[in-house]
Amino acid sequence: MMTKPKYWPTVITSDNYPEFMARCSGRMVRKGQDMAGYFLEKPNPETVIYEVYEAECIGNNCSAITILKPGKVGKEYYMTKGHFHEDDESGETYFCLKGRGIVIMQTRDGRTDEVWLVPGTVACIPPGWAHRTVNVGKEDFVMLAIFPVNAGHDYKSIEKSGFIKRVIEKNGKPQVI
Ligand code: S6P
Ligand code: ZN
Repeated sequence: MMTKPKYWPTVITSDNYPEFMARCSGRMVRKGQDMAGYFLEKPNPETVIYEVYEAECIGNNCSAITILKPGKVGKEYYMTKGHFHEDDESGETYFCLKGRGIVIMQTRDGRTDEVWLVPGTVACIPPGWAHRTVNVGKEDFVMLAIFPVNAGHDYKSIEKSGFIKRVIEKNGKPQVI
C-alpha cells in the first residue's frame, strides 16, 4: 500500500543550519564534568565542550548536528567522547558545515585513521570504525551527521580503552600522536 509522504525535502547549508537545530527534538550538552577520564588532564567541570542537536529520524535515516567548541584541556584540543556503533553494519557520514576539525577513527583490532574536515568536506566512516571529532580551529566546529536508525551507540568500549591516537598542540599546530 502506498503511504502519503509525511516530510518535505530539506536543504541544510553552512548558513541555514540553525533552522535545522531549531526543529530538533533532542539537545544534549556535554560539559567537562561529563568527560572525566577522556582528556589527559582534568577539564573544568562547568565548561561546555560540545552540544548535539538530534532531529527526528526519517525512515531509515537519523541526523544530528554537533557544535564542538574551540579550546584545549592542557595541550589537548576539545573533542567528542567518541563511540563505536552497536550495529557492526552501520557506518556514518559527517558533513562539515563550519570550522576546522579532525575525525579520529579506529577499529576494534587496532587500525587507526584520521580525516581532516573543513566546510565542503565529507568524512565517510565505514561500519566497524569508532569515531571521535576534534576541533583544531579557533571557532566552533559544526558538522551534520547522517547515520542509520538502528546504528546504536557503544560508548563503553571507548570509556574502557580510549582511542589509540590523540590530537595535541605542538609548536602552535595540531598534531595527531
Ligand atoms: C552519532 C554521531 C554524532 C555524535 C556526536 C557526539 O552516531 O556520530 O551525532 O553522537 O558528534 O559525539 P559522541 O561520541 O558524544 O556521541
Ligand atoms: Zn556515530
